Amino acid sequence: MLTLEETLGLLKGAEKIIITSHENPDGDAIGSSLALARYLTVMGKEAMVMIDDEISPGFKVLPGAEEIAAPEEGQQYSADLLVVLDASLDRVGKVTEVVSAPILNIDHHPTNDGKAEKLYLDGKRAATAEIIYQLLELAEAELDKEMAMALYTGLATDTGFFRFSNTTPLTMRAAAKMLEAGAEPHVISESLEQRPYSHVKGLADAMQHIELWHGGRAAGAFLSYEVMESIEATEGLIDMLRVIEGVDIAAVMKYKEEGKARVSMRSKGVDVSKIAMQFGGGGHVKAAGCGIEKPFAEAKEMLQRAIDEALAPTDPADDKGEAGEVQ
Ligand SMILES: [Mn+2]
Repeated sequence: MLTLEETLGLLKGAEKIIITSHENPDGDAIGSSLALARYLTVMGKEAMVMIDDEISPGFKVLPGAEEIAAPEEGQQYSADLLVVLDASLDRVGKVTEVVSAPILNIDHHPTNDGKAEKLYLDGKRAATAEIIYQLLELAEAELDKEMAMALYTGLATDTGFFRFSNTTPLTMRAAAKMLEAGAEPHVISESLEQRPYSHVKGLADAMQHIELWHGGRAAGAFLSYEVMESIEATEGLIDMLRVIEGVDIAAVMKYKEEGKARVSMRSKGVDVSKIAMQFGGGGHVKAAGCGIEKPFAEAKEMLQRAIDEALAPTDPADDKGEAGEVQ
C-alpha cells in the first residue's frame, strides 16, 4: 500500500495521465476525477477523464464535465498512468481493457479488493475527494474554481451534503477551503437537485412497491423488470425508505435488465457492506450495493434473508446462560 507522498510522486512522474472511475458515476467519482485532471493540466501535464458510462446532466454544472470521454470500442489508448478513483479496478467497465498504462488506484471504500499493485486506500475518508484534497494540500497546489467546484461536489454528495456520520472536521475544513477557492454550493446543489417531471412521477410509481419486514426494522422497494419498464429513475427512493421510523436497513432492488437485479442498501449502523459482499458487491458500513443475477422472486428472497440474518445474527452471546456454563 502506498503512502500519500508516494501517490503524489507517481502522479508527478507521469506526463500523460488518464483518470477514470466507476460505472454509474456519482458526485465523488466525477468530482474527484475532474479535480485531479484539472490539477495535472495546470501542472503542464496531459490529463483526461474517461468514464465508461453516461454522466448525469446535473453534473454538467462542473467545469470540464462536458469533456469527459467514453472509451471507444476497438480503440486503444496509451498513457504513462491510468488513475482509477473511488473504485476497485473491476468496477470501471471497459477502461482497463482499452487503456494500456500502469495503474494507480486511489480509493476510500473499505471493501476495495486490493488487487491494484499500486493502491492508496484510506477507508476513514468520507470521499475520494477528501483524499484528492489531501494530495493537493501536500503538493501545495493553488486551488482554482474548477478544482474547488469539483472537489466540493465530491465532498458534499458522499456525505449527504454533510449530514452523514462520515462527515468529519477534515470534511468541513476541506469544504471551507473549496469555498475560499470559489466553489458555489448553491449552484452545485441546485443543479444536482433538478429532476425531470417524469422522474418525480416515477418515484411515486416506485413507492407503490415498498414494504416493511423483520418487525419493521427492514424496508425495501422491490422493482421487477416489468415494473421498471415504466419507471425512468429511482433516485431518492432509498432516502424515503431510510427515514421510516424504526427502520435499520433500507434496500432498493431493481431490474434494468432481465435476470440482473441491482441492489442498494442504507443502514443506521448494521454493516450493509457485509451483506453486499455476500453477493459480490461492496461499499461502506452504512451504504453499500451489489448485483444479484437471479429472477425477481428468488433474488428478493435471497436479499431479504441476508438482511434478516444481518439484523438477527446467530450470536453465541444470545445464549449467555449456556455459554456461561460451558466456560
Ligand atoms: Mn466515494
